[in-house]
Amino acid sequence: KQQQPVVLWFTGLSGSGKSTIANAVERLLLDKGKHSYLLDGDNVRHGLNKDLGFSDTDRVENIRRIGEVAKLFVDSGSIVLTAFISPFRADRSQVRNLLAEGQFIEVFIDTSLETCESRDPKGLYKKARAGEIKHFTGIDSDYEAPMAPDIHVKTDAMTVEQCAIKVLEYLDVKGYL
Ligand code: GGZ
Repeated sequence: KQQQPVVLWFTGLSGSGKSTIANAVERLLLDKGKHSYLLDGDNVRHGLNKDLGFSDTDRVENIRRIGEVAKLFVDSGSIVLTAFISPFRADRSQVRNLLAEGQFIEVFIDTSLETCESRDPKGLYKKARAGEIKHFTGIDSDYEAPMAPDIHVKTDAMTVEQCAIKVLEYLDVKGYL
C-alpha cells in the first residue's frame, strides 16, 4: 500500500521537544522504509523566513508561509513534519483549512513551561526573564494550546522514543502508512 501524504504539525513551547521528537519520528518512519521531510527553524527561519522576527505579525506570516510550503510537499506525495511553536490557534487552523481533509495532523507536544524553562538549552528563557529578549513565548507572548489536538503527547513521564512511537501508532492505526 502507498503511503498517504500528510502534514504532521508539531506545536508546543520553546524547549518542549518538538524538533527532538519530530526527528525521532522521522527515524522511525525511515526504519519502515517511509521517507519524510522535516521543516524546522534551522531550514526555514534561516532561509525562506529570515526576514521575519517574533512579533505577532511576523509569527503569523512565518506560519502562513510554512503552511504553504508544507502543502507543496504534500502535493508532491510527501509525509511532512513541521516543528514550530505556532502559538496561535487561528494560524494552525488556517493551515488545516489549506489542506484536504485528513492531511493535517496536529501534534501537541505538551511540556509544562516549568520543564521547558528548567531545560533552557540556549539560555533563552533566562534572557527573556531578564528582559533581554522581548515577546518570548510563555513569558511575555501568548501560547494558545490546542483544544482538540489529533495527537496529544504529554512528555513529562515519557521518553523521546515513547513519544515518537505514539505518533507512529496514530499514523499506523489511521492508515497513513
Ligand atoms: C519564542 C524564540 C524567540 C521568541 C527566538 N519567542 O528553542 P528554540 O529557540 O530553538 O526555538 C525557538 C524558536 C521559535 O521559532 P518558531 O519559528 O518556532 O516560532 S513561531 O512559530 O512562534 O513563529 C527559540 C527561538 O526561535 N526564539 N526568539 N521571542 N522563541
